[in-house]
Amino acid sequence: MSHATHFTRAIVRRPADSAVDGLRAEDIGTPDLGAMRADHAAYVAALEETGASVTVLPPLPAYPDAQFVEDTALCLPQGAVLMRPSAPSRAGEVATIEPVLRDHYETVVPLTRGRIEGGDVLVSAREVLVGLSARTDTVGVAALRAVTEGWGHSVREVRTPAGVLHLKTDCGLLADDTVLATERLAASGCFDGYRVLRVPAGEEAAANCIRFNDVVIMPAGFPRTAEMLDREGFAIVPIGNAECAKLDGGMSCLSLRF
Ligand code: CIR
Repeated sequence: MSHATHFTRAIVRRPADSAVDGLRAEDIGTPDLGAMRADHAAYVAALEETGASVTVLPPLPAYPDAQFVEDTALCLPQGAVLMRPSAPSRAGEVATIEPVLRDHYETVVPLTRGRIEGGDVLVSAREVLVGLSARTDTVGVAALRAVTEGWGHSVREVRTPAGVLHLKTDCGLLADDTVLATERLAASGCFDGYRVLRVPAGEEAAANCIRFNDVVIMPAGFPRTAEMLDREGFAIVPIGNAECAKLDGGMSCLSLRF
């Protein structure tokens, strides 16, 4: 039990009507806003069910991807770090989350160089792993390291697999020393020293789960992964993700947890 798995608070943002214009690598259909909002409500309820207090921010129509709050900041026990998203349409989201974080934290540090999005950052009990991707570069990783190492969190640079949006598109922390990962990410060796549970072939989209207090919140519709996690003793809560998946979003993207 550590800061990587146990939280008292979370911040989420309700999807705006403009979410239908959110970024996506491939167009697999227009998200159904009603279904997306119902899934979002179920997600908030799942967080609250664990005893956490959840700040639900209003929709931000000017930013179609703003419900993916995770990309704007990294929350650690000592303070919050404001990210520097690569996607031009998302850069302005950071200024909207900053005052919210200042309500919760005495220390909020903006990064001033490079590019880095929260989806590329996996916090484990022992370190912070950051995946280099089309959205996150070495300068951004170094900028983050300069802040968090002063707080006692070492930063290890790894590689997000080519063609994958974010590091956590392909993995999630299940316990202090255990990750769920796709075969392609696990094969990179970046989790050597961890216990790795591999997502069954064909269920890669199940990898983006979050351990939140005593439960693992995972996308619904991945029965073999659910069965594996159940067998391993994790209490799973499946949440519909079909609509956010059309925008390359998942369970981790939808919240800041601290
Ligand atoms: C984007 O492309 O930025 C959004 N449509 C999806 C962001 C997903 N966020 C995440 O994986 N942390």
